[in-house]
Amino acid sequence: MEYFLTDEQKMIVELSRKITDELIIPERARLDQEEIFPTEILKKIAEADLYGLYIPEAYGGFGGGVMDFILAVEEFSRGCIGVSVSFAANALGIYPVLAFGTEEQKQKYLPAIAAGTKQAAFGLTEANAGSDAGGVQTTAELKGDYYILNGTKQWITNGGEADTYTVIAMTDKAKGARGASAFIVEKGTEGFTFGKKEDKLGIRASATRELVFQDCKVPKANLLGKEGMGFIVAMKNLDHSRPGIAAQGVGLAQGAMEAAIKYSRERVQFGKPISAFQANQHKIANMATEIEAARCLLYATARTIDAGIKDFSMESAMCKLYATDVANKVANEALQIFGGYGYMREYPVEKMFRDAKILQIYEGTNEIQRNVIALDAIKKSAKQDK
Ligand code: COS
Repeated sequence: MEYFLTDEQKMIVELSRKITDELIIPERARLDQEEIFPTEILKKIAEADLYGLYIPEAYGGFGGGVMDFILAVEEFSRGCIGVSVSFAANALGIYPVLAFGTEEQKQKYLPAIAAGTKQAAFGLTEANAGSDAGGVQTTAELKGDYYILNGTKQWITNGGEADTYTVIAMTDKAKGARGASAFIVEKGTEGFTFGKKEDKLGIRASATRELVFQDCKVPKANLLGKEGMGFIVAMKNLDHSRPGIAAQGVGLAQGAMEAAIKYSRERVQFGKPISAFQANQHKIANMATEIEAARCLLYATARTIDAGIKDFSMESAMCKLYATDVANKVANEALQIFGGYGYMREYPVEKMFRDAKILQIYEGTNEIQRNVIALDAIKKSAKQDK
């Protein structure tokens, strides 16, 4: 398929592909098995100037948009989504500053993320606030020049590894979702600690930890936007970042399919390579078609966002939903083509199969994506009737 990428975008793909082939693929099994955070690979990504793809030039970035960013994420994900999510979580962590920060906050926090010398993370989820993002219990009480944060955030990607956190906390519990506010919290702030690293089914190279706030003193100047805007900041952030999860899905699926096709050409049974059997050919046909459909939806969504269209919740949810369902289907079929070998750690599809599952869960379960899409469609229909 011709996607009419610009010369710069072709360069992003080429650079990211090189990093994936030379650094991520050779290391992915070790990072997964030993649960090693990919610090060295992230440094190389930073050296290749890929951290600031979506950050304006004025803050040391490349000045691109979602399209530029997802091209890199897709390529890294072909190798390992444990690595690509560690890279992509920076965008989730820092976008609230980019979209809602004051000039001073932008000057202070964006350049280090653009350079990749600091990492970012986003703290929304809690034990009792998962799909129900409005149910956040962490509180932020204004006392003099500081907000005092108390509460625990759960399953935070890049938790402990990141330096800059955007955190959603309640400044007025009585107001529900409208009583939430967003804050920038720096690692090392008094009263801010981390839980142990979670032991996960997949994406084991990535770091997932609790963020613990105990009378944590956050300067008043670190409030993002206004008090009461926290839920909107979180929703806008998720709308903006869900294409990144779709890109992880497309990349993972591409990697799984490529591995399965190669294996099917090499594996001989009944005197023929198994690629000669129609049962496997049909699997390959379905994989190739669905991956391309997911990629089309992803690129169209990214371009819609970059074109400045204001409301893209539905498009964003659609590409996240479709691409991550495809990733799970493709990882499953690819493993089936590998047969018994696919179930063994020796081959990469075993890890891809484990990794793929989280894509249907994080940044909003696929059930939540369906809710977002359906409600949008129903709202549009009601509007047409008026
Ligand atoms: N953009 C802007 N505003 C939004 C919005 C969006 N995408 N989604 C909701 N809002 C606004 C609504 O318009 C509403 O505003 P008003 O109070 O002015 O009417 C307000 O936010 C509350 O919206 P709603 O009633 O729809 O909120 P719900 O509590 O029903 O939650 C869902 C909506 C389920 C979509 C939300 O909680 C969600 O996305 N959950 C998943 C969270 C998630 O992805 N977690 C994973 C985090 S991993 S980092």
